[in-house]
Amino acid sequence: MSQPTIESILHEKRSFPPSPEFSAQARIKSMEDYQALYDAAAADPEGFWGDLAEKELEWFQKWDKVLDWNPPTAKWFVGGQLNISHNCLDRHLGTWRKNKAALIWEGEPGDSRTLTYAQLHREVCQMANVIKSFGVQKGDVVGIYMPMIPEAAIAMLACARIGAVHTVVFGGFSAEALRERLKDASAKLVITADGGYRKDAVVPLKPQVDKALDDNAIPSVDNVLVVQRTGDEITMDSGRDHWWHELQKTASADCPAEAMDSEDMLFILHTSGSTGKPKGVVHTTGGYNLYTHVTCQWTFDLQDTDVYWCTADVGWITGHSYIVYGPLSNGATTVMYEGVPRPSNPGCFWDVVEKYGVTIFYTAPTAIRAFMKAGERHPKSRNLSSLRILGTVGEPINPEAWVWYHRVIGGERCPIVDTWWQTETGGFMLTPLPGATATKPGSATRPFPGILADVVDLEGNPVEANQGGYLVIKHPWPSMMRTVYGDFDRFRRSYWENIPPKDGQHFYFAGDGARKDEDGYFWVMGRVDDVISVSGHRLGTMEIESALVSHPAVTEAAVVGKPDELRGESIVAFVSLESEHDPSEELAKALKQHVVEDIGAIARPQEIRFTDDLPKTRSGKIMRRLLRNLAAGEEISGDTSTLQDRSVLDKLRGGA
Ligand code: 6R9
Repeated sequence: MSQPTIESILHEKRSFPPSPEFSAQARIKSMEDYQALYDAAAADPEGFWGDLAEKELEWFQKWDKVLDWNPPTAKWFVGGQLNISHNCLDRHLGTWRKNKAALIWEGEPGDSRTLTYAQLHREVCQMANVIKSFGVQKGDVVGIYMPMIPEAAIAMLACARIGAVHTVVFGGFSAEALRERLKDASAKLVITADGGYRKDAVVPLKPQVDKALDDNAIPSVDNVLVVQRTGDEITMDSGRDHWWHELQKTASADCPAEAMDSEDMLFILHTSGSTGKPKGVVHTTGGYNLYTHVTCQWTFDLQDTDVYWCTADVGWITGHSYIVYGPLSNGATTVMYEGVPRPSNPGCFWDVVEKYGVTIFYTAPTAIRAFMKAGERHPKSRNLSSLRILGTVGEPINPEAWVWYHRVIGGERCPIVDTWWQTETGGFMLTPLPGATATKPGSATRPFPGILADVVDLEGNPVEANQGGYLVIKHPWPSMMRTVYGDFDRFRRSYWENIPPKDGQHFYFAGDGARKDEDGYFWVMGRVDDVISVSGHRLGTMEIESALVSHPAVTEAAVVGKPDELRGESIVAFVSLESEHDPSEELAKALKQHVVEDIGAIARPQEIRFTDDLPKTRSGKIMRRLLRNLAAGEEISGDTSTLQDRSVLDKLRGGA
């Protein structure tokens, strides 16, 4: 091996094939079906995507060429024209779906709303006209800073309808983080709400917008559109701020969808690098529409009777692709929930499943671990029999959490789709197809048809089975990011140059380590920035953490390397316990021993630190680089604006 790779030490052997009954009713029913699609796409990607684009979407004008690949610039459906809001709304109006529920919304305080396709279309058109009335034109950028209410999706679709580029900023971000993102995108208009509900409290939003725009900090913004949600008193600047409910009264519901070029920008979504300013990931119209549509349909085996619920926030790519665009483009019913599980009702998610008869439930490992900690009695006391598919995204899922999810939430009958993808990829890259793929706990299984994924060393050579390496994509796909907004060079450097092109082959690498097993299944091992180097062995975080989580006392674990003169690095594990266990010297010893027995002496943590909570991003990913600083006794460095709860760091600093 010419270049350092990553060692794999965990070997999960359990396998869960779909039941014959499930497969029989599924869109894609067997591995033979999958393989046929995969092979067809690999042999002729343009034919494959071109056929799907023709069959699955409506175009105002057909493309001249499916793909123009000038690495790292890909253009898809060149010369084609369409509008994603038309594909998500208008085209369903001429069918029976006109009066089907498009969006079912449940507010945290218990209020709710259902919008049919016709109703959603009407409100989107009205908001689009209001946005236009502020002078926003095709190509202008609109910032969206909203709670999880229907108007968040309405605002996105309204922008798309008139060709304005949306940039959604998660409603939990601070005024500074909001300012930085709006400024980077040169937003002209901001759409927000007075506030929203989260964890039994009102989260004020408009005051944050005021702060972000203070002292004319972003000269490009000249209007703010405010949705009334909480009714709390806020300051309205008469020259700049406008109430949506007032303007809606007189807004026309007639707003034709603008014909957009396939490659016209659809949105910018910022993703935080560990250092430097956030990257504005740019997605365009045609390829994104097609890819999110097809992945949503096949991976969730969408049927017209489904009630589909993705628990993400629209502020993340998961919310963009799989709450709004993917499901609506398919004419599905998508559920949107305003809140999060909270002390006053740890079972609130299961209430929503029961109330609406949710059939497909898609969430993140961090939430699953929190459900485990809260206890089985919450899901057990609700009727979850409507569920037929479960999904997970955001981090590698520890096998024990997977098995719990399968047993307790899925009643051992629901296939679990573990979807590996990124803001940058726009849609699923590695994922099971639920009627076809036998799943293995902790593996995102196989590439979606059309995705040429591989695990390679730093020179681009494929590594052997079960050897860890760098997860790459070797062929462009329709929803790949097109650039970092305003910084093409950063795009090229960040994703296309880590593994230099070889013999005309370009490698997209976005930072994850992985291994492929003897069945060709991919196991994502975590970010390569987090790899720990012990006595010359390079170890991924996921495997050691999964060994810890497989101990009955542990709910969640994060491991980091700490500089060590002898070994290069030693392993420090931050561990949170099930409620019935208390920290002790004996338990720390037992956990170290458990890791040694499970995966070997090389992974033995030198130090165990017990903690109630781990520092996470607001989308629930563990921020190991902060833990690395703590373990080394250093000051916290780098960007912390995406941190969910600052007090976690203070507690970790004070304790341990
Ligand atoms: C969709 C989303 C992307 C990073 C990605 C990887 C991690 C996401 C995962 C997963 C293992 C999965 N990740 N899904 N790791 N298994 N199923 O999360 O986008 O916020 O951009 O994060 O998340 O490390 O590189 P984003």
